[in-house]
Amino acid sequence: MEMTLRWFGNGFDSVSLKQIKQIPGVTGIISTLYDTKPGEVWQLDRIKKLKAEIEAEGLNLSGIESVNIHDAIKAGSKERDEYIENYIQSLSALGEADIHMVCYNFMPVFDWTRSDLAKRRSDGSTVLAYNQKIIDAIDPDKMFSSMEHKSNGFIMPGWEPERLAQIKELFTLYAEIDEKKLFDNFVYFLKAIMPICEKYEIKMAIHPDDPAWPVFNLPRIITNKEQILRFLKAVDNPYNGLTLCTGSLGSNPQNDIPDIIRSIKGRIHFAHVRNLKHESPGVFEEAAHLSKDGSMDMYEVMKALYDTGFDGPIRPDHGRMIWGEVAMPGYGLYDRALGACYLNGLWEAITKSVS
Ligand code: CS2
Ligand code: MN
Repeated sequence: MEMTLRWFGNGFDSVSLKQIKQIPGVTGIISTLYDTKPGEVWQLDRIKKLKAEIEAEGLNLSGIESVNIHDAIKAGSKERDEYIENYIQSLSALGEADIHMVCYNFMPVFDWTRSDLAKRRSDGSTVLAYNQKIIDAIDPDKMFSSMEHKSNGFIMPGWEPERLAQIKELFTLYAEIDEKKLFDNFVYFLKAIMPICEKYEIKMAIHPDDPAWPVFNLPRIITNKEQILRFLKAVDNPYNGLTLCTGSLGSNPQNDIPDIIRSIKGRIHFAHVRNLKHESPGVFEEAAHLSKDGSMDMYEVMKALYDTGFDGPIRPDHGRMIWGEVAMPGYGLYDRALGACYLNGLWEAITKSVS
């Protein structure tokens, strides 16, 4: 595996490549063209510029997170083929730039959802948290104002004011879309992009839905082992794979993550490893990476990745906000650096105890 950190790019991220370079054991960067909108074609010169910037600091561009998918593709509306064609062009530009892993998601309207972006823990750190009751009380029409006071000035992806201005149309677009239709639209998309992925050897790694159940009555399809096996089988191509995100799948304590890892050997192309603390059904908060701090056994997760020969990029995903840092929720430097060191430590111990 290769330890990486997500970086949103110059001008968007409070963390610099120089800082990341100083985290022991982190050699890769997962990045994106942060200002491209879903549906827009990625330009080769911009990708090359991003890559050169990262390589100039002695780091690799190990993959892209995310190339976002336009709602027309997810909803299967009449312009979807046009947008799929744009997506194929973006993939081909990434292939030309020698990039071989792309993370994306297939969640309607929103990306990950939390009810609090800065919940204070007893140690004074703040974390992202979820409480189903609070989410249920949010009126989708008034989402922005209902989140504002909790977000520390930051907003969740998909919750940008310009997007929320169209929230009614977005919900209308999905009015007829149930889980089955969404799944069919997903398979349609996968089948269309596989030839370009084969041509450039690009591993597609879908990110699980977060949380792992429907929110705001919108369907969600990448939520558990059964659904994961189902989409891998529907398009049984090695380039069709998963981003194993422990924080997202782990939002449902029924998901046995080491078992999921062992069941889909060879189809995990990217890993996000972080811990959660469950309070009660539908109520959880993000924790430090350490097993003891949350509800998940990080050793078992890393061991399953090791045993199945995982060799893709891995990243600590979200961290807590600690030591007075001000950054995008989940994406500060300090706690993610601690997470990367911890995961590297587990990996070293596993490797040595096995050999
Ligand atoms: C990420 C997701 O910040 C996060 O929780 O894991 O936003 C992820 O980048 C997207 O869902 C992938 O498209
Ligand atoms: Mn994730």
